[in-house]
Amino acid sequence: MVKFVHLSPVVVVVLSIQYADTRNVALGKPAYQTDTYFDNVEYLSAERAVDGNTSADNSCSHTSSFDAVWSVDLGDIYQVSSVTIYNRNDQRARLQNVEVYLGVEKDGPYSLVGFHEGAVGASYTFTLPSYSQARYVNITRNPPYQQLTLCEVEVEGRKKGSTFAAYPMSKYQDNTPVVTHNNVRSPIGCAYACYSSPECRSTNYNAADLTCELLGTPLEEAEDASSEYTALKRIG
Ligand SMILES: [Ca+2]
Repeated sequence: MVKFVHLSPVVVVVLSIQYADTRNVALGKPAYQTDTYFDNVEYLSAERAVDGNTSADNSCSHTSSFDAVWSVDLGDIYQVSSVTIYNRNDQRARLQNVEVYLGVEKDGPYSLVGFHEGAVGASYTFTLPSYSQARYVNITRNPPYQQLTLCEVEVEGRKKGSTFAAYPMSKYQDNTPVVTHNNVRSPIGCAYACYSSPECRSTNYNAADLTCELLGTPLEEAEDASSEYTALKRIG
């Protein structure tokens, strides 16, 4: 006897978003360093290494503490393929024996993914053998040295795609949205908006007024099938 398993009638379509192209995911992101040289002057701050300017003369971070660490928060978890560092023109020996660490959580653990022995030239690229997940990139020197100067740090990465299930709903999920987008013309557009937001876990999409609410909570059990609204849930 054939036994039919009752599947939820509300799942109607799966939207799949694949990997995006790689790009420099460190550009303009929050950066930190142990300390900033010369009484914390702004022009030597950690952000100078992610300002998009690879100039070797006047766009560099600079510390003065022993065993200094420079770090960038990518803002989300990326699949990282390489890290490129740019040195200054003079005093190049200050950027030597460089270690690169990747971490998913701010407090660690961190994995050592690259080491450059000796002084770095104008630039050097640490190419990872395979994509590695990371949100935080730390750069330091081993053995420690008094200064760490980086004119630019480029982190080549891509964001992992997501798969969404779409559910017709008779009413909205009763949660306060993180943000609401207007004039979104399809559930797919709403899925892309959710995909692009690190906080988004599910959505409310209203085809009647083209609003797309991004929710920070997972989709609860769908109550019944109706096409009035569409809820989207990350399922992968
Ligand atoms: Ca720079």
